Amino acid sequence: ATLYTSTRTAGLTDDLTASIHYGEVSQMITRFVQEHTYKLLETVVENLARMLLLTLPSLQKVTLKIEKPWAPVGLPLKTVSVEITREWHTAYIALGSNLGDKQKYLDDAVQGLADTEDCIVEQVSDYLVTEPYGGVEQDVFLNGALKLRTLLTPEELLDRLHELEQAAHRERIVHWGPRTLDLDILLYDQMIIDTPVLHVPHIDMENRDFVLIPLTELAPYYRHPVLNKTISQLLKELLEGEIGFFIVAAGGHHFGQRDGHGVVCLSLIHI
Ligand code: PH2
Ligand code: MG
Ligand code: MG
Repeated sequence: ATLYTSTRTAGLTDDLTASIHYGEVSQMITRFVQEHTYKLLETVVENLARMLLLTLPSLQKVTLKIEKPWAPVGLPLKTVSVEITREWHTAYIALGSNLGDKQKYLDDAVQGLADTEDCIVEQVSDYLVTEPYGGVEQDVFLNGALKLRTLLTPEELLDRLHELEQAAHRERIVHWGPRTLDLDILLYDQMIIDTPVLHVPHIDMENRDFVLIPLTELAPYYRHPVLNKTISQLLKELLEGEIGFFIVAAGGHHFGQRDGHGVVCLSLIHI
């Protein structure tokens, strides 16, 4: 096992509690393999990595290698082995609702992610009421964003978000139409993903104030890996382009105004 954690504090203070006790980890690994039975080496290391990452809060990443001294391959062989690396990822999720009890749908989604074993909700933005974007005549939205620490892959996270949308009785009738709950992956580490079912960073996020305003609250200096600009830069450029002006009040309060319809957003953000 190779454990990745910051040893700096322990290194400066000589205090073991600031690091990870490798004696305890050895005991945890031994107990785990004694108490579990799997057919595959893959399953042993997958579950072991997960247990270690969930149990040791300061463990960011782990590499595990399991070696078997014999395998029935019918050829001369010293060992077979499986080696994996698993780690915590940071994802930012957009929340949206414009049907029914919007606030409850967003709150339930946050709780649903908090109750997901391989996810830790680290921060939730303020919710804001926004005008519908994209040309479909519909009710105003309640939008927000959250920061997630997760062991799930982007595809697994997307599946989980779809489950939560289903639990909110989301119906896909009109494209971009009214929805009880919409959960989108905005960012996943610095990863760029383009498959038929998943685009990360989220397509068109740079043009959506209802995404950039809550995201600026959580991650103003996070750099968009394709556009190579920070979130607060993107928001600043969007507000300048869209309304021709923006007001910066004392203490980082910003008022965004769109289409002369009055103030649609008010948030504590730093740009
Ligand atoms: N989501 C859309 C389309 N338009 N407009 C607002 N204000 N908020 C949204 O979350 C939103 C939208 C497609 O997902
Ligand atoms: Mg969506
Ligand atoms: Mg969406």
